[in-house]
Amino acid sequence: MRQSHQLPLVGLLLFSLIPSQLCEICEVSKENYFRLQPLISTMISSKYTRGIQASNVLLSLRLVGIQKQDTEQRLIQQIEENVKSRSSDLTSGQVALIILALGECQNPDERFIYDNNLVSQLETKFQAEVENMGAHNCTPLTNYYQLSLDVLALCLFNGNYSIRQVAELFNPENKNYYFSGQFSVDTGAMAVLALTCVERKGQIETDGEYLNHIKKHKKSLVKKILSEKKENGLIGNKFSTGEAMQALFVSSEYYNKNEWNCQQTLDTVFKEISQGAFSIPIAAAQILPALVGKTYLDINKDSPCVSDPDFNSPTPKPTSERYTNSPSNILVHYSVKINRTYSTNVAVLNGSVFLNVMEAAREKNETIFRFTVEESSWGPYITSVQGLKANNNDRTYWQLLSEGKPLSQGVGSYVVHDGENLEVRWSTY
Ligand code: B12
Ligand SMILES: *[C@@H]1O[C@H](CO)[C@@H](O)[C@H](O)[C@H]1NC(C)=O
Ligand SMILES: *[C@@H]1O[C@H](CO)[C@@H](O)[C@H](O)[C@H]1NC(C)=O
Ligand SMILES: *[C@@H]1O[C@H](CO)[C@@H](O)[C@H](O)[C@H]1NC(C)=O
Ligand SMILES: *[C@@H]1O[C@H](CO)[C@@H](O)[C@H](O)[C@H]1NC(C)=O
Repeated sequence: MRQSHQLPLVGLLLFSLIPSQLCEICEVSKENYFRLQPLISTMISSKYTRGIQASNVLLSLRLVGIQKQDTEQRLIQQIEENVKSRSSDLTSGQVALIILALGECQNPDERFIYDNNLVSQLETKFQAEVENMGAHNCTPLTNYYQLSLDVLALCLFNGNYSIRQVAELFNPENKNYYFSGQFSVDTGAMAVLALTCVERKGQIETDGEYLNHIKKHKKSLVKKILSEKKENGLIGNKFSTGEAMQALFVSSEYYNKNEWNCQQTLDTVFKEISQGAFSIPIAAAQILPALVGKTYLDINKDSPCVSDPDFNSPTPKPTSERYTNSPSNILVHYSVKINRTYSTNVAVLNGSVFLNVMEAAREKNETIFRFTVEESSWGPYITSVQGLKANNNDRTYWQLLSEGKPLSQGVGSYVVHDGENLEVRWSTY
């Protein structure tokens, strides 16, 4: 059931015209490219100790046409080392991102994908996700954001998948689109991109029935995404907006012009950029493509890599540290909530992040406030507190809150304030 993608020439021509006709894209004008500079600086001046972060960044740079030899080489090296040292530990979505990043446009490193059989590894890992759903009450090994990345990469890189299975899995009512009852815009957006790829490659004669299901799913997902649009134009939150924009770009036939003011979204994102909102590389990498009108469906292994001269002129200045000299201490309240609540007050330096608070509390009482973290593409992720470990099959995790409200940043990024009430809560999603 390999997906055939040999359309006649005329079909190919039409195929390449359709997207540009249907898509309602409000990209930034060239004169305004300087407003993207903080994102680019963040992406190229970072150290990259983590392979997955590196694939996100490489993909984004290539997609928008930023060619920086030294940065690219560093990223590629990081990704390849990551594959070599822990290929069997990589999750399905991590493998998918690596394929997308190394395989975007014709470049010498795409060989690495084929030398290491990454596409067939991905097929296997994708099926393992689906098998886990069978065994654990419809919960995949990872999550639907990653299953969407998997389908997208398999679709773009001629991997094997079944349209019928995709049509079944990506039903919008599936619980995996939701975390604690809240629709995940990131997840829905990635699913729309994956479904669009599958839809464009499908053949009416053989897949007609499933293609209709997929269209319906897309329509409903687009509706859910739009219903998460905020007054200021952000969709979900600032970190999901870029991928939501991509999803809307490729599905303009599913909503009316008056349902989304793209320019307003763009303006709000620029404001956020100027306030330093996307200060970690992966956040910058995920927002950037949409701002220049690109989507992950523009990833094309067969077209030459391009360099956009408008991006590759000025040398970026290093990102300034915002909290360098803040010698004074601040006092915060910190609790761990499981079935009961364990609390303490700790003093930390002004400018500290959530993680510093947890460390200070642990100094006070190791038994109650001990915890473990794992490095991930978004920074340190809390995996256990008091020895109690988060578990994907049970959908449990350690939720971060301030004043009882969930935070939209992790412990490594969220800067705490004097007098604040912080909490880590044992939760299910
Ligand atoms: C799935 C998911 C989750 C799942 C993760 C478990 C699972 N079943 O996979 C759950 C629901 C538990 C979760 C929790 C949180 N998440 Co989350 N999550 C995602 C999502 C949708 C996909 C991640 C993914 O698989 N990426 C692809 C793979 C290939 O990359 P990866 O690095 O290997 O993925 C791992 C990490 O991303 C990690 N992870 C997931 N969320 C977060 C958040 C932070 C801060 C860190 C450090 C790691 C992390 O879990 C992934 C699977 O192991 C992203 C959306 C996005 N745009 O990335 C949001 C996202 C990364 N999460 C986010 C947030 C804020 C959180 C929480 C801090 C929310 C909270 N208030 O508690 C917590 C993490 C708390 C902690 N313990 O440290 C934000 C991060 C924004 C930022 N600037 O830091 C994102 C971007 C969503 C958003 N738009 O706001 N998340
Ligand atoms: C492709 O996948 C389908 C269903 O997922 C499976 O039945 C088929 O055997 C696979 N073919 C190959 C060549 O792997
Ligand atoms: C919390 O309390 C409930 C009911 O008493 C119990 O079943 C559960 O195991 C407890 N959870 C934890 C993590 O201690
Ligand atoms: C902490 O630092 C910020 C800016 O660096 C400053 O505005 C604030 O007043 C400081 N707070 C305390 C309690 O020192
Ligand atoms: C830590 O807290 C536990 C439970 O409240 C207590 O029994 C223990 O003595 C405390 N340890 C320290 C070092 O304070």
